[in-house]
Amino acid sequence: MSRKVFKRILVTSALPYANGPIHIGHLAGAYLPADLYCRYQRLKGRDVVYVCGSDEFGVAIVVRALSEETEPQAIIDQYHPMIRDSFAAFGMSFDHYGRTSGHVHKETSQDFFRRLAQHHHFVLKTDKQLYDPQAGVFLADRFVKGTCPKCGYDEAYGDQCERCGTSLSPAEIVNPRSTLTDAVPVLRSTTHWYLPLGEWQNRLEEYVAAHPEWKPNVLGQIGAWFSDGLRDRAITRDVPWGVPIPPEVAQDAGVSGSGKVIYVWFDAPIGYISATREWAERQGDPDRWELYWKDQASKLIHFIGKDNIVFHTLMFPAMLMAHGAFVLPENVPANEFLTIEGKKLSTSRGWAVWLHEYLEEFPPDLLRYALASTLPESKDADFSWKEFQLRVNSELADILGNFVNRALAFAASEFGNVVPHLKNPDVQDLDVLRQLETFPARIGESYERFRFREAVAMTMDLARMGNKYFNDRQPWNTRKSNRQACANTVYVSLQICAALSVLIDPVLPFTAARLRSMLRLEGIRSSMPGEGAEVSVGWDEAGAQILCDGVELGKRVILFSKVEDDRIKAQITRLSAGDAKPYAKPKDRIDYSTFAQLDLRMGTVLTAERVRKSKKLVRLEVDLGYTRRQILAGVAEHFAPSELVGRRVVAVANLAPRKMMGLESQGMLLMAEDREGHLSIVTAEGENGSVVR
Ligand code: B3M
Ligand code: ZN
Repeated sequence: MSRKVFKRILVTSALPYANGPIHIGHLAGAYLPADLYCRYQRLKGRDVVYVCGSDEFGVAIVVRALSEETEPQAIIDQYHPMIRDSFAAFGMSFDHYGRTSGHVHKETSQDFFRRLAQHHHFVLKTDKQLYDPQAGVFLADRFVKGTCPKCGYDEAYGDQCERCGTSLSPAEIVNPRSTLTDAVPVLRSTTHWYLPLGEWQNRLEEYVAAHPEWKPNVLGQIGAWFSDGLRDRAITRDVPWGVPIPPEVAQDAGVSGSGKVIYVWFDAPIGYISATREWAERQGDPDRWELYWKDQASKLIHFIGKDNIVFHTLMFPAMLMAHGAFVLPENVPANEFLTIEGKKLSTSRGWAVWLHEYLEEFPPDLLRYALASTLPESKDADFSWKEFQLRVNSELADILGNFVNRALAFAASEFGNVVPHLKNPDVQDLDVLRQLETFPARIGESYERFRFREAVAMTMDLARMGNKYFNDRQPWNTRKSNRQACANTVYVSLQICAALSVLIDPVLPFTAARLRSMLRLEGIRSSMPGEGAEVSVGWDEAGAQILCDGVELGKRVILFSKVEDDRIKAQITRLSAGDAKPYAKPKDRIDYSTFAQLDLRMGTVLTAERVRKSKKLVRLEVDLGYTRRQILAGVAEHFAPSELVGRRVVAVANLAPRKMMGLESQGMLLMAEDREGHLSIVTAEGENGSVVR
């Protein structure tokens, strides 16, 4: 396949919702791979702009605000800086990290919407939608919960089932409830703008067909969408949080625009454009963004997780086609999901490793390396703390760190900490130097093809080669017997270290910088934004003996210290501590008179026996002071009958009698049920028959 030549590359990572901190699932999906790619491309000397930002609209933010009893603005003001700072500490090399609540984004997304409206790319439809009569709002997206029509999961959201991944619309949810009030929604009519994706299907199919190089997991999902047939997508919402639709567009359509906002999945990808505009402004060259978005020699790459594929490969390209002025994504290398210790990551259950917490414990490079080595590139992959430890100790420390340390230690002890001269190298020296030359291109090929695990493994192979060479040459013997051979070994080893200091830079940028300063290797192109594309030594030159002989080396430091067992145990404990089931949902409010209708009484269990043929039921006789009751309690799986006899209990005394297994139950005992489903008996002091209230 012929490769098109591009002059510049625009890279994006999915804009994270500013409704919570970043975890390693995010990193493995859309962030670390993009950063590896951008740093590699910058080292190649290419013109790269890498943008991202916080996604600050949408129902997800409002739901979070409601659960914290605050306003959406407070949520995004809390999480945006937190996300931005933890990304920076992790070494994410964005050229610009923006936020969609800013004025540039409002203008950019409204302009985009206006243009599509003016060119009649939308259709308007009035239909009945779910409405929460208690809260007085339409229930878009995550405002609705209920049963998934595909898999039966009963906590599916109005926009997606998180169990089977199906994307849904609120009307498809079985037994819908409002996430705002738990009310049963009613239908009300409302008018919305739709993007008729079906009209773009042919062009989208052509576009995708021109990209057989896309990852199979991405093409697979797209194929399924095509064969289902693309449908109209509503791109406005009646929710109180979002970019308002341009008022004149609403007016022209004869629709009261008040309260209608642009759907978050319409404005968020435009956020990539807004971020590029903000970047250009900051460069003092406000029109420069257009080069990256409008010139056909610009390559646009979106890094995302697999749940965002449809939006980036179909919806956004259709929007761009309709707009007309922009380049289309050249590739969308979506990753699959990361599991943790073999279990699905779940933020609500606390089964997650949070970036800001990780960074309190360990340096960023260790996680960058461990994650890069297990990225879910073609299928789901697992992160485990034991494997993290193993990667750090037996790869970073034992292979890379050890090799660098040996080479530098020998240079210090034998050659006055100066790079020795190479003279009369023998076949093995020459062979290793020749192989060294091939590494940049070989590793680079893997980066170009978005095969980051492979790229990182090949980089580590260079350190392995260095170790083997060093062992074979036995400089500890030649230092006496053949000083020049010893010098040659150290020279070659130091050149490998120098090459490594460039080639590990995408994955281990902090370590690479330390290694370069140990080698006093200056004048190397940076992998950070805006730092010296004009510098002549970069990725391609890394294998060409870039360290000058005769120069003095810097101070030697240990690159990696081993991670001990107790620190790993502490992480596993921390993870499990977070792994609690959610608390039962709060119930609707009642007034006192409703509560006062309950007749709760103290009592004592007189007798208890299991009900025959029933798994759950125990038959109790309870003394309530003024009367005796037969009560059937569903507690056989929790208590042996003998444990119950003599217990002081609280009974609901005025519950209508019920028949179960042919026996009448004349009341009910109060029990507390914890999140794991364990029961304990509710009890109190006071004589039998005392009123509990
Ligand atoms: N915020 C969804 C997500 O985090 C969304 C991505 C927007 S990318 C334009 O899954
Ligand atoms: Zn489902």
